[in-house]
Amino acid sequence: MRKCLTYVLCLSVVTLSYSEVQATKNDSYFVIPEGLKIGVGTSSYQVEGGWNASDKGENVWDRLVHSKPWMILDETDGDLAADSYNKYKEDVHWVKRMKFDHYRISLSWARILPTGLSNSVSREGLRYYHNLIDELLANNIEPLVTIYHWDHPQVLEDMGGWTNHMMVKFYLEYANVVFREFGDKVKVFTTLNELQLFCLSGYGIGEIAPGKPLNITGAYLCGHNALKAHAEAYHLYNREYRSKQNGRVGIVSHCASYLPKTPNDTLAAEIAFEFSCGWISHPIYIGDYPKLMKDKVAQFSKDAGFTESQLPVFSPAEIARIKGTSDYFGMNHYTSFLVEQVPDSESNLLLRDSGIKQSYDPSWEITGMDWLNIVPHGFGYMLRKIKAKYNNPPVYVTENGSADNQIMDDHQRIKYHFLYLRELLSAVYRDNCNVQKYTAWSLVDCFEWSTGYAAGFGLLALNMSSPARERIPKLSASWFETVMGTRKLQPPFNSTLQK
Ligand code: GBH
Repeated sequence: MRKCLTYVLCLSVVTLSYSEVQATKNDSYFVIPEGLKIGVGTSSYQVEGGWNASDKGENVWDRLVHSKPWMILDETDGDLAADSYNKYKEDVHWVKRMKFDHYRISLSWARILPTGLSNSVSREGLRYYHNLIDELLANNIEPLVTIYHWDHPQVLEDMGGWTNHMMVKFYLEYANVVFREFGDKVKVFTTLNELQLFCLSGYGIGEIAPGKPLNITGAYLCGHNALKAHAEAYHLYNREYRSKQNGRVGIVSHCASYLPKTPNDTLAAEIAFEFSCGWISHPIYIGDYPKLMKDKVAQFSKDAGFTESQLPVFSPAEIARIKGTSDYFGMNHYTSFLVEQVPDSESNLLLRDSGIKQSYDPSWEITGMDWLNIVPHGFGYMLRKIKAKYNNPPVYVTENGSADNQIMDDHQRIKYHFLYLRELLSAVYRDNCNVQKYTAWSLVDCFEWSTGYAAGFGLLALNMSSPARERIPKLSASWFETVMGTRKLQPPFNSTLQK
């Protein structure tokens, strides 16, 4: 991980040119339009703590951090995390204080269904989420609820987890409980967060829970089952709940931008898109896996000595069943990469076996995580690509944010959000992209999966040395408060004035 060596170094890279700041004054493009809601997010395992509160079951992250602590950079865990299990009112207070429109949360499967299955539903688990959702509604903050953000019950993993096709049924039972219990109050559900990540990283490479290095066979099997689970949950909502609850259900895709390294690399950019974002968006918006992906994986499988493509095949009925199962395009976007085609794939997380090599433009500014560069034009590129490819669907940006290493005067984060939101507003005003929600990641520094607490995305810091886990606003919290208070994108604070 590339870390800021000193405070000074970090602050020295955040200057914006005079003209960049001046351009914001009196510019109607900076007004946040009526139809664009702005919020902030977290996820259950990353903030809740309460890992064994009441009758909660063990999940795959509990198991990973307790049995293989070395898999986390700083050997920490989410046992207490931000203690949002007890401090949710404080979280809501801050969301309110920054005047955000919505708060994106996720639900812990094992907290709601301790056995993993719906034979026993935890009253305490339900109560926690009812309290949190009620607190949001009482404060006029819209809850966006992700049903699954990577923390499924360990007992289901013991049966193969997402590599077992029965997971479709297990997930459906869980989703049914969620719709039934919370659908009166929650009008936006996300079925799965970043299938690409939990499948590739959890079942392909094995560096996040459940930590199974099953190569492409496991990763694509996971994706196949997870796509079906998503679609079944969508159909369940249509069948049983939509007419009464009238909400929206979708899936969240991880869509980093892959920009051609040279003008000759446009095919590389297309392949990289289809292997990452397109892996789940194509089946949902167009039908079946992208052709480029099917062809490449088939070829790779053959070359590697497999008798069949390691990308499973959907039947025509399954293709039809999955197509159209999203009421909005959920997108997590952080950064961009340059791509080029190489003879042999230099494997990396998102582009396994695509024959694509990714790199960074040396002029891009780095943040507190080595993969995360500030490339705002890449965000506009992605928004326009989604519009063009999938017929301008309503887009909910469900995560966007920048990492730091315990920096309270986070000028760089302010700059990041300023530049990315400016790009988003251009995509809306100039290019007519149908972006309806933007969600900053994250409300508070939290357990960053295999990075532990070594880097944070929070607008609020956490006092990690105190069991009370006090929230301490970073500078970006007051910047967002100003933006939301005026409903207009504001230039970054001048660092010298903040001293
Ligand atoms: C999000 O995923 C998660 O949804 C969220 O829970 C998490 O807190 C947030 O990221 C911040 O980490 O160049 O090959 O090394 C984004 C997952 C994982 C995407 C690391 C980019 C590096 C790709 N990211 N990955 S590589």
